[in-house]
Amino acid sequence: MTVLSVDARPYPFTFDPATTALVVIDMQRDFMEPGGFGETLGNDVSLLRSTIEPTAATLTAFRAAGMTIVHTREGHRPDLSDLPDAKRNRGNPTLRIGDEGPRGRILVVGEEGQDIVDELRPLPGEAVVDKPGKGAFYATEFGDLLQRAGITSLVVAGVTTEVCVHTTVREANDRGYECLVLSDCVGSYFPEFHRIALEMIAAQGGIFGWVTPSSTVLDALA
Ligand code: C5J
Repeated sequence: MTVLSVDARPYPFTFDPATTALVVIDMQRDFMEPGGFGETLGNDVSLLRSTIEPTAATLTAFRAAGMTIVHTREGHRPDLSDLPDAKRNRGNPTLRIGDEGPRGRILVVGEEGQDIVDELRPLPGEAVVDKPGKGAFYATEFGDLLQRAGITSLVVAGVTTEVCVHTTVREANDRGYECLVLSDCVGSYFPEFHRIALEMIAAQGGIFGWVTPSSTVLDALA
């Protein structure tokens, strides 16, 4: 396949499918469904549901094009040795990370709640990176995995826009990756944060990357 170009903010985004990965960030029950980490922090998790359908369609298109796909999951080891006190104690949640919730221990790797929602379940062979931080590069194999696959551009979906999506895009930008964020495939518990977070990515000539709806990428890959 040749190099493709899609309409985006602040200007068209050009990518070679052979060196571009779809990164689906933290589409986990703990953030998207009742009884998980997101809800224990007082959030309305239903606000994230609109991201599922366009992300599923984007996964289908990337799979059909034979492109690299990486899923991430925020989570901690069962012994919580990778969970700083500062993170466990932050805020006033009804349940803390590591506590037993209705879908298993909150944000602990291997628990039902920490896994990806059924609609976006990874296929065998797709990489799944567990990350203890908000960014996908910190204390994970994500960077090595991208390098080994020869990836230079990232198309980004996931939750939440202003937390793990933003942190990962900033980390990726600093490492030289070109990042395109799909505006309808990312979501937040705070609509105003979502809007502003997308503005921040594309502002100043694309200070962290590009933003476009998923339809532009799906049209280009069709
Ligand atoms: C948060 C995330 N919001 N995946 N995690 O704590 O954005």
